[in-house]
Amino acid sequence: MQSHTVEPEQAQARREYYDRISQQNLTPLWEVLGRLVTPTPASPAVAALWRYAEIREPLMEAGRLITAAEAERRVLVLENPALRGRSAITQTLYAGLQLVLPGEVAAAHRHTQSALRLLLEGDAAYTAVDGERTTMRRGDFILTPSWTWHDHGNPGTQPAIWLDGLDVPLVQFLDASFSERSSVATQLPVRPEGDSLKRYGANMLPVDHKVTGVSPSPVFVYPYERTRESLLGIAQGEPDKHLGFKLRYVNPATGGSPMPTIGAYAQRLPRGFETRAYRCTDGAVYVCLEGSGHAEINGTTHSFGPNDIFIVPSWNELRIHATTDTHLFSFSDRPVHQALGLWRESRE
Ligand code: 1HN
Repeated sequence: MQSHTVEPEQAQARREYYDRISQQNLTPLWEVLGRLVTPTPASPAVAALWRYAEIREPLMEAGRLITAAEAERRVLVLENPALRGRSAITQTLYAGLQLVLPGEVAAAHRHTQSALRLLLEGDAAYTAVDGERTTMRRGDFILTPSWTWHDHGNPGTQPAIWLDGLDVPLVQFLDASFSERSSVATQLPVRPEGDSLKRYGANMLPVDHKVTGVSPSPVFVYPYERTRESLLGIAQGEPDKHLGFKLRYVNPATGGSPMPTIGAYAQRLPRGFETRAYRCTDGAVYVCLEGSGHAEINGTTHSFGPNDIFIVPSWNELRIHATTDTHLFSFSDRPVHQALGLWRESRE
C-alpha cells in the first residue's frame, strides 16, 4: 500500500469494515500485498549452526532412553530456530541426526518423501534400498528416493550416526504424504551390495536403460572416497571466486539432480581461501566433512569444524573463509526452484 495520509474517521471506518468482512473470511489485499510480494526473498528461516560436539551427547542420551525399535527412527530433529515446532530446517527441508546402536535395526518402510543420508560416524551400518544394501562410510551420500523401501541396521561394534535430509516440509505443503510399513523389519537382499554402483555408477548404463517420467538416480550411494578424489583432482586448477571448487551430485542416467526435490553438492575450499559474497534462492544445509573455517551469513559469523552443520536460508548473503583445506557437503531445494523457473543467484 502506498503511503497516503488518512483521516482518523476514515481509518476507523476502514477498521470497522475489515472486522465486518473478516466474518465472511475476506481480507483486504492492500493491507498485506507488501508482505506477499517482496522485492527479494524474505525467508522466515534464519541462519544457524549446530556443533557436532554439542549435539552428539544428547543424541547418545536418546540411545539410553529409547530403542531404535520403539522410536521407529531414533532421530533428533534440527529445527530452524525461527521455525520451531515444524520439523523444518528451511521452509522446504528437514534435517535430523539419527543414531543406530550396534545390533539395532530400523524397520523397513516407505514414503513419498525423498531422503538422503550423510554418514558422520561409524563404519559398519547399512541402509537397504529396494532390496540392495549399502554399507555406509563417513562422508558417503546415500539416497532413498520417494516410495523406495528402506531399512537400516548396524551389525558393527560402534554407534552409527548420520544426518538425514528430507523434503518433509515441501511434501507437507503440497499435501502429498503417503507412507507404508513393510511386513518385514529387514528387507531380504535381492541384489548383491554394490550392484547399482557397478551398473550405473561407472560412466555406463545398462544397454536398454530407459528414463521415464520423474526419475530418481538409479545409484543409491555416492562414496565419499570417490567424491574426495574428484575434489582433490580438480583443486589443481583455478577456484571459482564465489564457490571454490564445487561439484554437484548427479543422476548418472539424466545429468539431473539425484532426486527431483533435493540437490546435493560437494565443495573444496583451499586453506586461506575466502569466497566472495554469494546469494541464491535455494535454502541450503551445509555439513563440514573436513577442515574448518567461518561462514559469514548475512553478516553474522559462524565458525565450523568437522561434522558441524549450518544452514543458509534463501537469499542470505554467504561468504566462507576456510582456515584449513576444507570439504563441505551441502543439500538444498534447488531442483525445485529450477524446475519451476524460479532459481536465481547473485554474485558480487
Ligand atoms: C525417515 O523415514 C527416516 O528412514 C529418517 O531413516 C528420518 C524423518 C521424517 C520422515 C521420515 C529413515 C525421517 C524419516
